[in-house]
Amino acid sequence: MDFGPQYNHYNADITRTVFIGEPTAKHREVYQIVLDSQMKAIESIAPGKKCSGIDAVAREHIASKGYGENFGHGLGHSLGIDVHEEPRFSKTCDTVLEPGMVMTVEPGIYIEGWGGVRIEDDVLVTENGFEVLTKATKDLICI
Ligand SMILES: [Mn+2]
Repeated sequence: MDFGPQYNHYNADITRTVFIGEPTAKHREVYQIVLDSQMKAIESIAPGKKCSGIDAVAREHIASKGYGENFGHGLGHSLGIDVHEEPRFSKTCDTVLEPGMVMTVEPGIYIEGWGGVRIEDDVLVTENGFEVLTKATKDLICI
């Protein structure tokens, strides 16, 4: 589920993956890989870093687990008045992060005929690093 509120014309953006029924070992494995890649990327956010470098942190983790071909989009995007703004966390974005930027971090793994997992949080670039603005749980949700 990918959604978000608006407040005073500014947007937030969140994705959570929900499992229906009992998740299999593979569901849990893929979920953990996506979550680990997201946390590694978030923890690498700081002023002075290139956007492409943050994308690479998540992408390299997913690739190291054998799912590189299953992560077919950029890691994230800036947001504000529009939900999707520049700069992007992508392979080709050379923009350097500055304090005050708000970026999404949303790695995913999608497997044809099986399903997909994406986890998205909004992250503020601060003077010394980052602050995660999204407070919703990232524990595995089963209904
Ligand atoms: Mn998004």
